[in-house]
Amino acid sequence: GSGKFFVGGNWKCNGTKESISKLISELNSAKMESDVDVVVAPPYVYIEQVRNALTDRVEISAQNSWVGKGGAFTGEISVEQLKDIGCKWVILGHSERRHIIGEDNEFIGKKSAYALGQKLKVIACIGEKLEEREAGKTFDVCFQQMKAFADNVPSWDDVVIAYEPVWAIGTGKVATPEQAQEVHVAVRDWLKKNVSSEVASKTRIIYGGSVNGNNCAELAKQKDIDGFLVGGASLKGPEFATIVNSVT
Ligand code: G2H
Repeated sequence: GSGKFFVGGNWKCNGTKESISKLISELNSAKMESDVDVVVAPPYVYIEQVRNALTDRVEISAQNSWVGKGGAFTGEISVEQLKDIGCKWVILGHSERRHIIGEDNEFIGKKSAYALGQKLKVIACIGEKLEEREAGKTFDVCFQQMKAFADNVPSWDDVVIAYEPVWAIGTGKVATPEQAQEVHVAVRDWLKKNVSSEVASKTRIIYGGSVNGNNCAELAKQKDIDGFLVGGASLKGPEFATIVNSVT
């Protein structure tokens, strides 16, 4: 793999003060290998609770950010505000925002440019839908999504790419290690051809989509899988720690 193993927990729109307090205690007492970057992304309203109680060993990510400077944008949260409350990362281009909320490549690209310009690091998500995979368009879709990021990324130092096939998200249908590896290699090759060999070899490409404590070890063995973005299984502290510790 490339760089340090990276495991992110995407809590999505889940939790209460009480359940999150329990999850924080579980994470604080879990043993996590030191050579892994660990990040969790709570819902906005719980970020301060998490930052105040969670060990500094784990960095905080937001699940989204506004596309520019704050102001008269009802319901939005700015990059500056996220940094103000202790976020180091933001997840952009997650398939739920692409396909349920309707964000497109152009908007996601602009968000990435703004976040990175303000020194908020980006977990840049890509991935094809089932019908796209079945139509043989997996690489086309992923490369178009990659291009939208690449056109807007001033430096790749602050970017982690998350490959999350939409058909594997929250469905319990994990990609096989070979299916994931195949796309990770293609994305790395795309970076080599379209950005540089240096960026291709140092940028982490993590896998997301129904990763759990039972399937993480086989996936982690793949040469081009540099970590995971975990949804459902990140809501359980001990299982999330198992995934963190699947580093090889
Ligand atoms: C993919 C993943 C986390 P889950 O969305 O981003 O969620 O692990 O629940 O499939």
